[in-house]
Amino acid sequence: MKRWLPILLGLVGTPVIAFGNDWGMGASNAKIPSPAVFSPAATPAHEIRTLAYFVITVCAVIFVIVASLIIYSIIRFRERPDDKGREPAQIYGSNPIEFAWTTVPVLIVFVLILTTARTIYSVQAAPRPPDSISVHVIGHQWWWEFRYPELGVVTANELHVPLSDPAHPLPTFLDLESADVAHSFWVPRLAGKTDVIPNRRNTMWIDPHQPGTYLGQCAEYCGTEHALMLLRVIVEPRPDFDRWIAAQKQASIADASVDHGRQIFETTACVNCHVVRGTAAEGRFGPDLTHLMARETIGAGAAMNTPDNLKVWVHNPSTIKPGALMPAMNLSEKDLNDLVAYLVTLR
Ligand code: HEC
Ligand SMILES: [Cu+2]
Repeated sequence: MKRWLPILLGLVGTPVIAFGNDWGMGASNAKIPSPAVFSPAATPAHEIRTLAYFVITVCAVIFVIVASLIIYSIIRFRERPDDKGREPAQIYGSNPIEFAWTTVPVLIVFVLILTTARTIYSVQAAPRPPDSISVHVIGHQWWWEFRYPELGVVTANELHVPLSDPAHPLPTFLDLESADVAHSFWVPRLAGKTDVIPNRRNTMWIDPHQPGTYLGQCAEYCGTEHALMLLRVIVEPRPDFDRWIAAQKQASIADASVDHGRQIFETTACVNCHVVRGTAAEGRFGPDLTHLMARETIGAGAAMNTPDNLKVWVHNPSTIKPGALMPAMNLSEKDLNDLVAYLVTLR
């Protein structure tokens, strides 16, 4: 499907996903299938598509009937030269007609309510198998934090989950909470939207049937950078997922050649907002940077994760993401280069 088509249909409204930006997102996103609700890749999204087709069919039939009747009436009962001043016959209080156009719509609406309720129930009531992966999703202005409580991993913006074989389902259950305002977690090809609300824990699950990368975004207006609160779900076969987990569990490795950069990192405010496990950086306000380079993007899908973009970002995040809640750090050119050289070792 052409990438702009979903935008026109209002299915995914983020221009950066469709058209890219100056920070390399266009080429990367173009390789990923369009995040359209009509190409589901997990059970909840399948159920939603089935329901959507049913509702669209019912509405289309109603539309065709009503539109044909209107067109027929316009032609059949149009004003003719010989009926000047004459009104058509007026019919009042026909019980059968009144009865028909009350009950039929009520019945149609009732059928739509029941099928919708059935779909919602069958998705929400799905049991949580004991071996399912569980991820704690925390919405922040304007990025996503992903914690795997049972696996001891914390990452941001790019959620890794194992492939689920329909014969042996391995779903991932997400518990969603917000650190600030209301957000909404939406990966159209995997599941419906789930609101992410402060002081409330919502739950959803996904069981992706195809490996690959899935684009998603925050779907509840949450402030200046709402449109750049994107996310990716990376679905990989279990062995690859396990390898990713094992790598993420490691603390950062101290690389002596970038000592100066590490010192700058550890002695500036970075440590108040970021975690790099294995160092003194224990801030929780921003994304965990322990394995920064394992991510393809920075700034929640705002820029590709390249050394050049990292430099622009650390120099002044607002160049890439105006209003981002990370201050410009005003480092000298040399310090900035050394710091980025250090960041690039966080694999
Ligand atoms: C006041 C808190 C704060 C300080 C200080 C801070 N950051 Fe950040 N940082 C953030 C926030 C918040 C984000 C997420 C911004 C977004 O995506 O909207 C972020 C994002 C980043 C990212 C992108 C991470 C990703 O995966 O998207 C990098 C890299 C980064 N910061 C490095 C640094 C470095 C290096 C320093 C010190 C020179 C620093 N930060 C100082 C809050 C801070
Ligand atoms: Cu949001």
